Amino acid sequence: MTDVPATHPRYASLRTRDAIVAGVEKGVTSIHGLVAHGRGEAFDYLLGERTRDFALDAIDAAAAMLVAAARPAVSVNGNAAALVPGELVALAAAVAAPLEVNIFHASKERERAIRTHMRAHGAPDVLMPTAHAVLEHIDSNRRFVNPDGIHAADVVFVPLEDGDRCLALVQSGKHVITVDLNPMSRTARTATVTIVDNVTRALPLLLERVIDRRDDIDAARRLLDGYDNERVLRAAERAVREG
Ligand code: PTJ
Repeated sequence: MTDVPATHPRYASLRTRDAIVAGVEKGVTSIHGLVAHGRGEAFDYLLGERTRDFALDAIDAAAAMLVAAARPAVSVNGNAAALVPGELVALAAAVAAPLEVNIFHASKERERAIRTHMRAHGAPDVLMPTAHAVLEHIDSNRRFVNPDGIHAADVVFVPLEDGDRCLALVQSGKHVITVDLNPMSRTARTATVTIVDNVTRALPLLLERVIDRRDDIDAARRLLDGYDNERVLRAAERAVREG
């Protein structure tokens, strides 16, 4: 781990880099995950590396959607597992959702490493992809899902990925919540709720909102009726372009 003094102006960003590098070293994160992370960093830089109002609106809608869901599921890939493992475990527990490993860059070994890593962060159970349940409308490795998790879910939380599965999930009639620093990505544009923020900042806030909202499902449904993801994306894109 890099010896970064806490006073360094880029402290948070450098520690997050360390977490991704550690993920690669542990066999949890794909080497491609480093490239994806760099792209995220560039967008985060333009957004001022802080959670903006449009992200807070989306976080609130995501919390409402998760608490109002009949069968939510939380998908975990190599980058999310490296950056926010404990937060994903806590979120899944807060909404009684299964955690399911689902990765793009196919590797049985890495799937197992992610499961071990999530267990080490407190996950009681982690679902794995199977050949018995396959998503339609998609050809990549992400089509292999678990019959008790993503396959059966009405709402799927898919932080940080590229767009092929997000579209397939939406085409399968599911609601998708994503976290993506790029408001112009296919995932951002296709998801039902798009949180344009760093997953490291968004997850703790999302967990707080879920805990606040979970006792009032009617209020959560009312909020969702008025939620406009297009407006959130427009505001996020404006913020990126204005730098
Ligand atoms: O573990 P795997 O095999 O499933 O692979 C995971 C990655 C992320 C490598 C894979 O899904 C991929 O290649 O994704 P993309 O197409 O690079 O898209 C990743 C998106 O996440 C980009 O739009 C980035 O801007 C965004 N992103 C990167 N880091 C963060 C982020 N969004 C939020 N928080 C971040 N820390």
